Amino acid sequence: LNNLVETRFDYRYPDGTVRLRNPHIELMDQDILYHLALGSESHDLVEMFGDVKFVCMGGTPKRMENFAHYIMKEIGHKLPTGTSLMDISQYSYRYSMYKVGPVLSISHGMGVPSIGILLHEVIKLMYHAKCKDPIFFRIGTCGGIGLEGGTVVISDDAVDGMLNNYYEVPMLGKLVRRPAKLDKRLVRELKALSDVEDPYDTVTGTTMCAIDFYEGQGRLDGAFCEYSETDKMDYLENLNKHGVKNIEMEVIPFAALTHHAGIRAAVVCVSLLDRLKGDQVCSPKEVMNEYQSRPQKLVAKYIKRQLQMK
Ligand code: R2B
Ligand code: URA
Repeated sequence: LNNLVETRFDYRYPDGTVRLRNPHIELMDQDILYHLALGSESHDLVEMFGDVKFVCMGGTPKRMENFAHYIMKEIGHKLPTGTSLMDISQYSYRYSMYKVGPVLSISHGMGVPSIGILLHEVIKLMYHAKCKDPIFFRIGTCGGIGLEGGTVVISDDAVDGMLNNYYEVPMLGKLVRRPAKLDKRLVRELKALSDVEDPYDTVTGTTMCAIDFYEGQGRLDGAFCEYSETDKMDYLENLNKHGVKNIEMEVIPFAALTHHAGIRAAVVCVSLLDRLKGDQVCSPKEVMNEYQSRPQKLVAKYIKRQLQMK
């Protein structure tokens, strides 16, 4: 049986390029990455994206535009004179994508289906563009469990609302499960880059992926709520007991699909509030913006180090 257990690296070619676990794609005349407004025939994807090493995703278009500007400054990337940063996927009206040298900065929207669709297309983009050993990051927000607002959480495991650690998708009337695994080495490398001088903590732990912001996260402030505050606290305490440090809405497909593709990936989120203390997100905008820069700083530091090592 052991022979059947393939490691993630089996799914990449020896030169590090991404191999697709889909025999149909190479038989197609062209592959349209519909939600990115790109195509394998309409665009020279190798020319446009062949040098990509880091794919950073986060929920909102604005945050990812900001990240693109920030990473440009951090890695000292210069755009060709007379050009400015453009949203490559603007005409999809779905996701936004910016390219800064070896870094892609892409918005993924909210929740499992949204990031799932994007991952299919970005993984295919890596394949068409022949990108070598790309690393994927999700830089996001979350609710912390017993963690002060502003705490940064690097996910080392992913579970769903039932504490299952797999991504389950109905396919052709059957439920298919894929393990939601994150790269432990990448977790350690990121943790090691966190600064003890930072006025906030950076921790590692299990991240729960909810399919809803309100009832799916045990909130009492949705349009509906048919459980008590005690029920909510029991649930959150139980999550805490199982090592769950934070709750967000994308980690399961992110971990499962990158793992399935043999792509190293990490999730770094900032907690907007401590869910043991409340449900409403009520920090002022400036505080929230500063919080959201924290995962970006850590990932930028990682990228910078990697580029300097070459
Ligand atoms: C964190 O924040 C969003 C919900 O407000 C969701 O995309 C997530 O994972
Ligand atoms: N995102 C979530 O999914 N939950 C929170 O509590 C905060 C941000």
